Amino acid sequence: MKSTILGYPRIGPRRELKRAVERYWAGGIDERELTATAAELRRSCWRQLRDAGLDEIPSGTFSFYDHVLDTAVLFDAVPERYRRLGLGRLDTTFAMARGTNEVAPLEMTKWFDTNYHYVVPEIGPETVFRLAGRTPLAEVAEAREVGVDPRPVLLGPVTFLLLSTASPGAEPGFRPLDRLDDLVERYAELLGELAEAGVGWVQLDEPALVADRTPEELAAVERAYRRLGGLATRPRLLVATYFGELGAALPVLARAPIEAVGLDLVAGRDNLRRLADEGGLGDKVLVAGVVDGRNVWRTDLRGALSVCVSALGLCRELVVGTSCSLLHVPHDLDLELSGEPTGLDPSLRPWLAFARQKVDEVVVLARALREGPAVVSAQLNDNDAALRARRNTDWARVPEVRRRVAALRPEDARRSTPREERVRRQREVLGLPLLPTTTIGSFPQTKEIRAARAGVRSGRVTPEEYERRMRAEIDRAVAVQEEIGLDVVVHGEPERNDMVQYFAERLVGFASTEHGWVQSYGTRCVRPPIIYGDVSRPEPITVEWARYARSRTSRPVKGMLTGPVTMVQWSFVRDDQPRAETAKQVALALRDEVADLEAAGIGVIQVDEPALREGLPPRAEHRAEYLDWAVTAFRLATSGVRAETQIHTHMCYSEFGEIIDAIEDLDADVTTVEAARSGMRLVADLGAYRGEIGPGVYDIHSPRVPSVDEIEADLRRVLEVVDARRVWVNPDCGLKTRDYPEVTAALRNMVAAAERLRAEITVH
Ligand code: THG
Ligand code: ZN
Repeated sequence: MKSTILGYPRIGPRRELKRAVERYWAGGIDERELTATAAELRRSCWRQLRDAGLDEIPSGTFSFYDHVLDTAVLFDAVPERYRRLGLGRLDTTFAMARGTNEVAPLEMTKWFDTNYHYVVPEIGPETVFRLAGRTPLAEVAEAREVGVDPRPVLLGPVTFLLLSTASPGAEPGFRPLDRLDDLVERYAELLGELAEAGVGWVQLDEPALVADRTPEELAAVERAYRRLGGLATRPRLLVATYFGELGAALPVLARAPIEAVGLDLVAGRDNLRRLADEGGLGDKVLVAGVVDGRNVWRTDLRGALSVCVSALGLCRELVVGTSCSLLHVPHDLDLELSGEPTGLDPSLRPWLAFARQKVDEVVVLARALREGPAVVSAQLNDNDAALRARRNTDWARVPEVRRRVAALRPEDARRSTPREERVRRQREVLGLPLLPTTTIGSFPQTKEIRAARAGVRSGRVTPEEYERRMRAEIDRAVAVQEEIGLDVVVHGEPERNDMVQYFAERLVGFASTEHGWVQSYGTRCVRPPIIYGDVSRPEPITVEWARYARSRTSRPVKGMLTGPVTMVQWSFVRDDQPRAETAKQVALALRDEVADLEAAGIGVIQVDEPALREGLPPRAEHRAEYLDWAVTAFRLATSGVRAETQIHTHMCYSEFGEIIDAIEDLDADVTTVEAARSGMRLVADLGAYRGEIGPGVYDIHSPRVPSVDEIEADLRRVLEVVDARRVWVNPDCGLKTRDYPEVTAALRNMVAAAERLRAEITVH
């Protein structure tokens, strides 16, 4: 009985990779220096895992940007427009991820129900799969230099193709999965080379198997693994699944000619029961994912042990593992020094485990299984004590909050005036033109803003001085918007580091970390807060900033809040009560903030829910329950206002159609959504939508400034399906990652496009 993990964070404990890659992009270091930094990070990771006593150590979990993108590049699935740039391998990869002046980037979307984004490969009938590099082999050699004989991890061929999109030229009806057989031959070739290099095990990740799959897709899984399993020379194969329960794919994997299956026993609690019903894994190894790779709580070691023990009879051998890659949790709890004022509350430390600590947990569990619990009794007892203390603590419980939630009535989640009536009254008080223009909320986070924030944290900048500088930033953002002619103005959010973290730092029940970074996309990271207790709002959070912005312009100012679903989804949530309960508590705190903004004269209030779609469970059978609590939480937060107060919401993703009913159900007056990066594909779904809608007309993820013509063309497509009186004009998302010259140019073009169209539209 051994220990393993499915993957490890790759950004470096102090975000070394982020810094190196960004320096490379800025021309500060060359490719040699960048690859040297990356190699050193990989080596130190392997040494750490080795020294922790981890039995089976993965390789290939590193990436400069994204592992799905790397898989595409590895198999040469590089669309011609990037190939034509004539760049080297690394720069081609970055061009696909970020675009260049000549070409737009590939789409990016959420990795299952996580806050990690992957780059969506484009696959067509024309794609020629070819083993275009030997990165997996090179990393094996590298790991061996530090005394680790690793298990290379590859994204499995079925998941890779299911996550890909059809290339623009493909005929209708073509699906990337149609190319499975060709791709599998290249995997076969790679497995052959790995075997020749003496690699004993390879891990193929197939998380797509935890979603609902058609019989045809299951047949594809069967075919792929029959082919790979049937190879004469190959390493042993572990097919790792995670993020939920394997449905009909479970028997398919159980009978496939592979040597091991990884099951998520945290998000997929039912997996073991199903496995028992199916008669077990026979002579296969089970990698039992009992240590949660998605959350930061210390594992209940005795509970996990008993899960493992109950699984022993269902397989030939059991390996203790994490539920998924540790990519989704921060590196190391030990970096949270108790002395840092802004860091983690020390009383929470004994309850927590980050990636490094989770490695220790799988090691202890494997030892307990192998040699008996007595050999690790010290660790088990320490674990018992920590869990007991967490259960019995009273400072995480707030009776008033519980009483308030218990007293909620259905009408608390309902606006008192129907939408049509609200539209009329809002039109009257706001006086907006047709096709009103606005932005999503954040303006560029300039060097000066970052310096001021760092300064106030370290004490070099006084709070008064900080406030003065933030006001100056608001002045700047408001002036730019007035000058460009945007109709609904925002304050620009200079005072916010991150839309979730900012509120978390000001709400009771949330804890923040100093170094708890998790990769979000490419070099961009977030520090998810930790919800450890009942949530409440000790005092107004955003009201003074909004009031200040309002004093600087005669145009309507939009107040900006992060919605309850997103606060929950982008935090590490408590595991001792349902998410729905936590979301209600957050919603009530935000409801008070909404009321205070309204009282301060802010007539437009945006409550962002970019994570609404992402939280959708992979299996259809769990979706209604999720959407029910998610929609209720949003409505609780927003339905306390007068009819004249216009509620906006914003979400960033492209599969709008999938949850259009839930979005309608939010009953927001205006919804702005991401659209440009997916080629305005959502336009097809808009016809059915009843509220006012602002499909983002320019892609803020790329530095490219869209032309007036481009924006106009996108808007025309929207106007073909939506009545002009319901259309808003806005970018895709917040502008915080861009700089002022880009933003100014792009917004100017956006307003010009809106003006052109206004001039020709007559509304009856
Ligand atoms: N906040 C959180 N999660 C998110 C987003 C967010 N998930 C989805 C989407 N937005 C991801 N986008 C980003 C965009 C920018 C950054 C992170 C995620 C970003 N991060 C800074 C960095 O990595 O340099 C650090 C920010 C900080 O100092 O706190 O720019 O907006 N939670
Ligand atoms: Zn967005």
